Amino acid sequence: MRIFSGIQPTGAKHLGNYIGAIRQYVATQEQGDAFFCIVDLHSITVEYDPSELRESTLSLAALLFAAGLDPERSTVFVQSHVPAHPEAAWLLGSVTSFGELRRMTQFKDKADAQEFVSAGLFSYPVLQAADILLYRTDIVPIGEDQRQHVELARDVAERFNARFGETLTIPKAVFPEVGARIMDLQEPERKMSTTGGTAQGTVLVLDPPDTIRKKFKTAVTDSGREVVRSPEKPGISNLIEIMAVARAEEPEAVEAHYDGQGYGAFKVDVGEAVVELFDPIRDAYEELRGDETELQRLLARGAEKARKASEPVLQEMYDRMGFVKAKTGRLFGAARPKRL
Ligand code: AQP
Repeated sequence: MRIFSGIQPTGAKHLGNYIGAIRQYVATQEQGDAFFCIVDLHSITVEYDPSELRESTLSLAALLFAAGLDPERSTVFVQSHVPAHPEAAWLLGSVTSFGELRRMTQFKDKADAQEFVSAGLFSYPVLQAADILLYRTDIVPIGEDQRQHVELARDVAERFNARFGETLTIPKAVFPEVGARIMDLQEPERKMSTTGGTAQGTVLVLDPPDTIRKKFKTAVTDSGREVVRSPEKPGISNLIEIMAVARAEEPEAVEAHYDGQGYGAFKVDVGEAVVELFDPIRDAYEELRGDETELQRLLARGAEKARKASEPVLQEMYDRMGFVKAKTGRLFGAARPKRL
């Protein structure tokens, strides 16, 4: 089975990214041939600082390995190292409609928050479709917020196949059973996010332990004192899901454990559980980030494997679409016309 997912290097990675995506990557790498892509080309679609992109790309690579991605098992690579991605995106743009892109909720949300709305932000899902389809991907582990983009990738692949002949594999999105949408601790009606959330309600994987404890201690809860999940209790429901993941328990077991204990003690314990979850990751991260040569070596090896896997799919797309194949230099030499 082929597994693919992408994650942006810009914006510090948070508990939502960890539970919705990174933890799933680590689990799914056991199930097949996995490709995980640091999507730096996606990061430039909103305002960003070029002087920080290099550091955030290497930092994310270190974090992915620290969280448990095994370079012997998974192919971890940087999107801009594999030119097939933007090339395939251009081809797929011809089978993606303007109307489809206009309906993407992430575009609408992010466009509302920007003064300058780039064309790249609008066509972002086409590049994402290319990322996924180039690897003949079967499953895409993601958080709930990316569901619409993978549905678009499926529609685009089906349209390509219908128009040019069976070429692309139709991917399926997979979501974690618990924690597919981790909410902001201060405003639990919105998802945890470094761009759209609150600083105090966003728990970063690399936050110092005391910062994590404080963020949970001050998390907004709801009226009442029962530790149970309910649509009227978005804050407590979110904390129960986080606790279930951090302690590797079912949410029901968390509810039963805290029955009658009130919110205060529960919030302190969730904070401690997340500190324990992130402690070993932070330690491994520090070590890996210190060895830049090794990180670069791993990413170069990943890029080579990714190029090998994606190139034949890109060539097949060109062939199906009727492009003239470029001739090699040797053939040109043989056919060179005589000088007059
Ligand atoms: N709150 C979340 N809960 C569960 N999963 C989440 N993901 C993101 N937020 C949550 C998942 O993380 C993966 C990587 O996403 P990304 O790198 O594209 O990050 P993002 O979605 O841009 O991160 P942010 O900080 O949430 O930024 P905004 O709000 O700007 O998009 C994806 O699989 C995503 O589902």
